[in-house]
Amino acid sequence: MITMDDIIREGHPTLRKRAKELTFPLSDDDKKLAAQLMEFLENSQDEEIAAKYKLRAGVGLAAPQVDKSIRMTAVLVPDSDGNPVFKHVLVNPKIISESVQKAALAEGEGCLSVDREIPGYVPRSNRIKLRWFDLDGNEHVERLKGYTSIVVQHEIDHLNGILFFDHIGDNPFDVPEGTLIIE
Ligand code: K2U
Ligand code: NI
Repeated sequence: MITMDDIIREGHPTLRKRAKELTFPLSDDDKKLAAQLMEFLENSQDEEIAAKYKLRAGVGLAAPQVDKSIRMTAVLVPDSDGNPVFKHVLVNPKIISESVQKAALAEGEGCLSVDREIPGYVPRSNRIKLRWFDLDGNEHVERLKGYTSIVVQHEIDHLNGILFFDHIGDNPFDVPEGTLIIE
């Protein structure tokens, strides 16, 4: 199972690389990694398991964060009852359109690969149209908005060597006009 020891941290060069596209059929190793990424998110959102293995809670984990520079990320966004709102391993994800309107989390963002608090709003597109492939190579297209859209954009950033604080301006709480602040 993936633990925090497997997650590389800020300063590791892999976090700043553009990850490579995957080709289908996926290798057994790629499929195993996909399962492990999602297993980490499930474990990290389970209070007992997270405490036992000292896991930081996560709603997304991208392959580059475990030093695999490939375009694959797991996303597990739960609702307030803990039921999955968006649960997918995204292969070769691509934002095919996005709203002009921005959104940012009121509490800012964190990152499993960044061991420090960096205050500030991270302006992202409030709505995106996302295309991705599942592990069998089937294409999916979905429109996402709000929190789920932000999580997916945070993860796709990891595939492009971008970290959340790259989006925080000189005035950390300045955002473009009309930005939706999500509590
Ligand atoms: O990619 C990662 O490091 C996982 C991040 C994803 C993320 C952080 C902030 C905003 C959007 C996505 C972790 O999930 S950070 C910890 C966390 C856990 C639950 C809810 C929000 C943030
Ligand atoms: Ni992150």
